[in-house]
Amino acid sequence: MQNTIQSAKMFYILVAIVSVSSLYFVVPSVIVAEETPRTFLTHTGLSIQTTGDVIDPIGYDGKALDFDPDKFMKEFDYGEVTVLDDGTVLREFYITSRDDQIMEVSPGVFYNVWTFNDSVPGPTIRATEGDLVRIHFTNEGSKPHSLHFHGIHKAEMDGVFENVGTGGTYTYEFYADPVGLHLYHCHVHPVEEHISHGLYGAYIVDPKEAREPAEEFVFILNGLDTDFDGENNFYAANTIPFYYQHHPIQINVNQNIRAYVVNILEFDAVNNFHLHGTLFHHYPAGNDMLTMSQGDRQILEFNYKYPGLYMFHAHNTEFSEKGWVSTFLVKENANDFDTEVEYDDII
Ligand SMILES: [Cu+2]
Repeated sequence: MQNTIQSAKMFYILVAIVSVSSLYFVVPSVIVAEETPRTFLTHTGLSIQTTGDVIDPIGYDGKALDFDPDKFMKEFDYGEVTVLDDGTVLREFYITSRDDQIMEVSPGVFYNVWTFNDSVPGPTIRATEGDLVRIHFTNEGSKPHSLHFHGIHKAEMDGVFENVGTGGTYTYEFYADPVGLHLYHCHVHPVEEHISHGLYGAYIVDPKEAREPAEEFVFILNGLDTDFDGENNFYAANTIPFYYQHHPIQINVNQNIRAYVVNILEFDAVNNFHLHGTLFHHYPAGNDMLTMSQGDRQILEFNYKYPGLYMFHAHNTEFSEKGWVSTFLVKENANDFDTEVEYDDII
């Protein structure tokens, strides 16, 4: 008798479990506590799902930024040119940062972009070796921002320790040096946030003797974390996913193409550029980066042109902001080393 009652109990418990579980198939939203993914169409016509904070274009009353990857990849900002008394070419650029704008990065997907000159990426700055580059920077954003240029320049032009607050301005000035392809980006903490929202661009220094004529394109390899979970939802060359798949870049047979490729991807440690159907010649673009896997070794030699405090760190922002960040304090007089430098003294 006891056994029969127990078996009946077990049976009813089993029925109850099965009944509740089967609700999953009838009304899954009741059972699944997490947010329901929303579906968006990409340029391919494929659907992408995200549970994140995608800004509703109907609810947003501002105007979405226009961005044309075809125009961007061929657009070079040479600045306003004047020739100084000593013959030096001065190039002046005007760059404004903002962090309140919206861009439709894929049909139906609106993203809060942080911009240099209303664009992600920012303008491609271009000068010739030895030119004096002067950048009038204005921060119209709600957060502090800066311009950190790669290349050779004085410590106070590095945009690392001099954050520019809301409404603030800063004039960066340096000689275009060395020849190659560099980049610039905001270096305000948390750098990951400022870069992943779009505050970066390319900086080209041409050799005095011009390179061979070629059709030139800029490709900034980037990603978009549209649901703010620290992982990219979209990857692209020049911001818009799949864009050049659906808008092939038209070139001729035997036409010489020169691609300026910059990887500024956040959250992922590595990115690639792989070309089909032909091979490319590869030119060093100015060495200030090494990407290494565990066990790799490299010997580097360098010196500094100007005194000051300079960072060296992983350009994987996560590593940098979790501790792999260091500095050189470069002095005028090699005999004048302090045995101990207080952090507050040098910032
Ligand atoms: Cu910033």
